[in-house]
Amino acid sequence: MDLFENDLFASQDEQQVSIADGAMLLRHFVQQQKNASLNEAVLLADLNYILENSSLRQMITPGGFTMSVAMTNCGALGWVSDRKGYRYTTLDPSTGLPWQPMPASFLALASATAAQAGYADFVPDACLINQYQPATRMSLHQDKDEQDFSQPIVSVSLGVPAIFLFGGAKRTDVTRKILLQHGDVIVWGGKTRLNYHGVTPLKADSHAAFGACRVNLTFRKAA
Ligand SMILES: O=C(O)CCC(=O)C(=O)O
Ligand SMILES: [Mn+2]
Repeated sequence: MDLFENDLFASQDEQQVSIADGAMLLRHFVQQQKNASLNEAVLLADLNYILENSSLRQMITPGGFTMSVAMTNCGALGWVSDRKGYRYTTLDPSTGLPWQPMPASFLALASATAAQAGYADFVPDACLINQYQPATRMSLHQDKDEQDFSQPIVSVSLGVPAIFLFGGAKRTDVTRKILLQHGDVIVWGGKTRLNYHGVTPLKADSHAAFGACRVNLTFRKAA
């Protein structure tokens, strides 16, 4: 895998990898969950229900660009972007109705992974669902629309693998390339809570349950 030859993590087989002080990669975490209320099949069924009952849409940035990633949300709050800016809303702007409730399996996954990474009692109120088609990317950014930066971010990767870029506190800081595969979870917080991060253009690939797509679940405590 020469693409990842400069990546500290690519050649390692560890399930749990410390990326930085405060940031951790939990490989294949989803597949390892075998509880009745939290396992891969339940999680994917819950995700399907949300996607069937809300619409993925490409949001507009405040600068007027159309984001390439298609998004929706579940939970009490949903992240949205439009010409007015980035913010959290209680209602889905496309329907005027509340976002779908956060499924118990999602909450359990977010809390368990945060705890494993050292963040006890994480209870997210927002889950952003990002759908990447081939060639879709997310440019470097900070997650800073939340009120309490002592709460971490839990980011779950499903479907086609992607390369995640994890940088530092400044946009110009060096970024690490981290291969994220189906079932992997990255948790970051503490000193890294406002680190820049992004996703490189999704390569053509196929996954049994997700086809050519990658789906990312980003859990945050927004309020
Ligand atoms: O898709 C990912 O892995 C990252 C998503 C992300 O950073 C975001 O939605 O803010
Ligand atoms: Mn982000």
